[in-house]
Amino acid sequence: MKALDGIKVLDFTHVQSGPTCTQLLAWFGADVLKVERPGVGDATRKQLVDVPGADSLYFTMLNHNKRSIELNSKNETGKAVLTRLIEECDVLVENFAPGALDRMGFSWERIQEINPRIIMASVKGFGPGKYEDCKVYENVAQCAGGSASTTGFREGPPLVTGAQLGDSGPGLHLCLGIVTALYQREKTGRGQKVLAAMQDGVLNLCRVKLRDQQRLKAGPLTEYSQFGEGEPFGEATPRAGNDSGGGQPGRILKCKGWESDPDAYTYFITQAAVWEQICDVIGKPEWKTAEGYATPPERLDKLNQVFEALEAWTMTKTKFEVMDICNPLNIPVGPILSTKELIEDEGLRATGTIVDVDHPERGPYASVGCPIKLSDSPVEVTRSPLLGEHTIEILRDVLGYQGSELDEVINSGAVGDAKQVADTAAS
Ligand code: CAO
Repeated sequence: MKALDGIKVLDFTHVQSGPTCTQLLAWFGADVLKVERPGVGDATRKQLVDVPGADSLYFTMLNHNKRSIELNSKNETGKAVLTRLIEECDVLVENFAPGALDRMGFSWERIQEINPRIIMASVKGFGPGKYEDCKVYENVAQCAGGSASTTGFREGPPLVTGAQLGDSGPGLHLCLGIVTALYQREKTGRGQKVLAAMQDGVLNLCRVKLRDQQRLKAGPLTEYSQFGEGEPFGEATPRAGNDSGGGQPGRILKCKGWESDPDAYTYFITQAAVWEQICDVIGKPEWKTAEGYATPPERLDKLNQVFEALEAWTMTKTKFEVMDICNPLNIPVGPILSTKELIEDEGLRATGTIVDVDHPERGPYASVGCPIKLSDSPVEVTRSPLLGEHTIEILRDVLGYQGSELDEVINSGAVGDAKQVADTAAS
């Protein structure tokens, strides 16, 4: 048994933000029915293609454990099938451009009329207000949500991050909203509308930067390197390079091999509680008691000097040696791991965080498995569906179409090319 067994999800999502959410629901056991435009499907199927003719990794890595039905939701038969899907499903998830569902004739009011128990969950770029009609992609959200203005170095331009805070971030927020709404429905019997705006999701993840914005009123942010460098603070939270975001100063430091390996670095946190161990490790025992070094507040204006001394030591070790030496001493450090190192990590494979998946068109590939582990609801990652692979199965087994009624839908063109639908079902 899985946690969300029995929950049916009408998955009207595409690209990244919505699919990350419905993939999690599928991993938790929901039956996720991905509705795709006939002959086209989710645009990512054919974006960044690495194996000609096969679905891209962009698509396969975001759509595991789902079933696919082709459906033109803009013609009459298609609308009738969509209405049946809304009747049958517990959750509808969508991340179309603002207004697209209304233009199809499926406003929230209409959806509630069809099924008052349904939860309708949406990702949009912005919440209600002056930007609510905008189309938005990942990096725009990172910029509009406070991530870009606080990422990078003071002297450089704002930076976007590799972590997909703008898409996968809101996907996670939406997933939490959906399961919370399902829980509330247990008591009220009613569905509700769930919105995760991308700007809001990024801002939630940038909460500590808004903390610092307000702390500026009380004076300079003493834990930022900028303070020790004597650089005045402006009106907004500045970019802080690799400074730790919390009260324990930390930075990225070079390790042995940095000249040729772009990832030969470690993150090193000078946690106050282990200052004495740090001083011993780097050969500066005198800093344990020296005036100006012994306590955290005294050291704040000398962070550059402290980290230079630390780096002189880390440069004599590999990033893994730094970890091996510091871990037993409770000094918090972490190697900068490359994507190559991560994808080859046996430990991550053992826990199912990295998984190998086979695919009929592209063969085996590695993917990121479910990052949330439930002891009573294990996850088995299965491959993403081919376009329309389950069209007939869903029409027949989920929606109850049979005989001439089923033939009528297939021959109407609403679920794609009739011959192809039959061939796919046969294979
Ligand atoms: N049958 C018929 N029509 C369909 C359909 C189907 N099965 N599925 C989609 N369509 C139609 C939509 O109804 C829409 O038609 P209208 O413009 O006539 O209303 C059209 O396809 C295009 O949908 P879209 O506007 O959502 O897609 P887009 O490629 O132009 O924009 C995106 C993509 C992501 C910018 C936009 O969907 C968006 O802003 N979404 C919300 C924010 C979001 O999730 N962004 C993150 C994306 S991940 O990086």
